[in-house]
Amino acid sequence: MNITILGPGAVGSLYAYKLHLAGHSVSLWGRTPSRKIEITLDDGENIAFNNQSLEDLKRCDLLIVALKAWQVQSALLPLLTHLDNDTIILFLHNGMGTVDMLADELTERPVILGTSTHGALKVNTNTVHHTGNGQTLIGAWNEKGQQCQFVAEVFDHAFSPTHWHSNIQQALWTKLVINCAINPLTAILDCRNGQLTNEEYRAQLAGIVEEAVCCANFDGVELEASTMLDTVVNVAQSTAQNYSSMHQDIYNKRQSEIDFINGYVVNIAAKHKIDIPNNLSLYQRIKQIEASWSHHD
Ligand code: KPL
Repeated sequence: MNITILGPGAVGSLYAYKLHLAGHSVSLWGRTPSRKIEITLDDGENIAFNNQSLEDLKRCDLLIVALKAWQVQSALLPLLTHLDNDTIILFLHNGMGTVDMLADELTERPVILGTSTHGALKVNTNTVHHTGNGQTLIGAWNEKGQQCQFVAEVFDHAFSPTHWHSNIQQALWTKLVINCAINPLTAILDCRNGQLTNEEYRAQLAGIVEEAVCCANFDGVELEASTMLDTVVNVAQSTAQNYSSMHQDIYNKRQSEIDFINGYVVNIAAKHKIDIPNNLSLYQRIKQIEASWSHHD
């Protein structure tokens, strides 16, 4: 396939490399204006990808959006005019809500959503490490997306395991609840994911998870709070040595994805008039930290 990856960060670079190795023609669309971006995965060979090639973009069969959630709208909108109407768009990022923001522009296109549990770390501009094996789940956002199940097979061949999920909203909400619990807490406490498995955080995690699950249920997605709490603790355990993506963002004073993680849940709660004090205070605390940079730096 002809594939363009918008956002060659850690996850985007990892998929670019794997898809290239599987024989696909992969092009990148990053912020840097250089015509080529070189990427090395772990100890593999260096691969030079085209960057910002309008020609590649126009003829791509699949556009993978692997940006930070808050970058999606402004980066994707100007590219849509160059994209063929049949190009499949796959959203692959943490958080929820970006596709809803662009719904009017996307309804007529084949759109699919994905979530991944792979660990990836960009150690410098050109080198990415695959830090933890995981899986990729892909599913349809709209009617035209339903015709794109073969993309899961293409991915599975390039980067196994990848599965097609008939209810991708459930998978996305599951990941969202995990991110609601782990990401802001690790950023605020300045700790690795593993620290949250300490008993002293159990009640707080349970509160966050219960509220987020309640919002998922209001959104028509069936999740169960005690199962989700177990899942959160398991993920914190299996990624114990990792710093969460929000920890990394806050630590490096980069804008976090809070609006699309706890902020998304806060919006759903407001719509249904439910109180979610745990998520609200995490949301406000991260926003406060972000606001403090512009005031003091
Ligand atoms: O997705 C993650 C993130 O850091 O954003 C988790 C699952 C919490 C792993 O670190």
